[in-house]
Amino acid sequence: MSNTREQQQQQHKQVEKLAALAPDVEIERVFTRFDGNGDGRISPSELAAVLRAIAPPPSESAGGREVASMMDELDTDRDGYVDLGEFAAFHGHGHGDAEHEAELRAAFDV
Ligand SMILES: [Ca+2]
Ligand SMILES: [Ca+2]
Repeated sequence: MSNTREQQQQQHKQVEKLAALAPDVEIERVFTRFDGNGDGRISPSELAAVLRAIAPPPSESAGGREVASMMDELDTDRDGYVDLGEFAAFHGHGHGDAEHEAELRAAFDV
């Protein structure tokens, strides 16, 4: 098996491309922080716990509204939980409400 320099460069490019396209390890790492009980999906209460840790809401009801609005944005298939795919999609696109996005990004860097 000869592995020419060109082939090696090709492989390098592939790896670089994959890393750029799918920073999955990073997303999974962050996802795991949110997924407190490790069942592979983020429940509203897990999201609430993370939000409280980042920026304590001024009141219970304000916190509840915040969580509901973020769930609304993240839970695109409306099953009541945020799975890794939904989480990654949000992370990748960064659409919608800039304020929520900023908060999420802050959470990512915790
Ligand atoms: Ca969970
Ligand atoms: Ca969902």
